[in-house]
Amino acid sequence: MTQTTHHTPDTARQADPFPVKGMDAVVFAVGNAKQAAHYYSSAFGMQLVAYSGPENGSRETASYVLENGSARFVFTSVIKAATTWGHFLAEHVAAHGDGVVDLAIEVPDARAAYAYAVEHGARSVAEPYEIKDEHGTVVLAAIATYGETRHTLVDRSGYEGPYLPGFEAAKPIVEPPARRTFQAIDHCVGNVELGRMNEWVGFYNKVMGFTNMKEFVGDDIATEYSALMSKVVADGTLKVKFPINEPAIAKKKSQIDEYLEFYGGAGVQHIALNTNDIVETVRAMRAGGVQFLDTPDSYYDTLGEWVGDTRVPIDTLRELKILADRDEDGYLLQIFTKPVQDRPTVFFEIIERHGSMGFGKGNFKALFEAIEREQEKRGNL
Ligand code: TYF
Ligand code: FE
Repeated sequence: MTQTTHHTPDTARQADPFPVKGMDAVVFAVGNAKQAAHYYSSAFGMQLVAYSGPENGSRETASYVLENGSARFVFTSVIKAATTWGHFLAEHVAAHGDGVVDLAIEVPDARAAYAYAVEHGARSVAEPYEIKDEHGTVVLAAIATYGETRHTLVDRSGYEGPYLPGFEAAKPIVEPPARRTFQAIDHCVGNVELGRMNEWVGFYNKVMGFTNMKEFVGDDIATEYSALMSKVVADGTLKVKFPINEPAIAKKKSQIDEYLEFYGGAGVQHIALNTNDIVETVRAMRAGGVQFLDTPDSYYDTLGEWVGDTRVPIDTLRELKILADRDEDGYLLQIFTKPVQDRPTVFFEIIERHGSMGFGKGNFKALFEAIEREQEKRGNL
């Protein structure tokens, strides 16, 4: 219980060996990107902004770029595999189901970031290269992380197009919601194999100079109720935050084991999205058919005693099954979707932060019990 590091002073930030601007995109390989783009538009309130497919010269894959504020998701499916990339994507979907292939990070200098990462032990996936069109030039490089996931390093400072060369601008698929449902990616969580959490935390420490945040789930909590261990790494500005989970040997089968079994190895477990009005966001997403984890009434019966005043009355939290947590810096409100595909793998979190930079530690018991109720329904507990 000794890991810390939070707000890096400006002087240290200038010396950051691996400066990042933020998450560039979460890239999903899916069986049917056309339908995924519709779901994330109609149910998540995102907007289609760019497209690449056979109509504009991409014979092998179709890709839909959706945005909400600074959050960008790309959904790619294979039409007819022809190159290594097409075969990789097709095999990724066959092995893992719909899932995340790339947590792309925007950096000020992709060549420098790549060089630093590889010098510090990263496995190269793509050496730096440039792609251009009439909107400018993008510099890209990629390194491998856990499972078959990668981090593409993107310098788009010389580019004005809607996403990347090869993509054309596109219009929203459905009428955008009156209110934005979320506006940024808060954190991206990886599940790794038993005993490998510290190795991957060390990877981000060395390869990206990321430091450990203070919130983590250790042995003590794991054996009591969570069946997982977790640590969080982040860049010095806290724009990119990557919690890493591993299964723990507990009384029940770990939710992380369930993920690893059905995903076919390590991979991205959940993406958390920032909202400034979680009540309206959850109402809109529920109306769009998104399913959230249930929380028992007993959670709300005692919530007021420890969480103190929040922007949202407890009755509204209870109605929508939103969780709340408080720490020395402030509070947060959060809720988790059920898995968004038939495999019990990837899900989403919606989070509204008021000072707290934690991850909802006070909710872990209620949350993990809710996840276990779902595991039980699936026959995986
Ligand atoms: O990102 C986090 O750490 C929180 C807590 O299966 C969490 O959202 C951790 C593991 C998990 C679900 C949520
Ligand atoms: Fe989370």
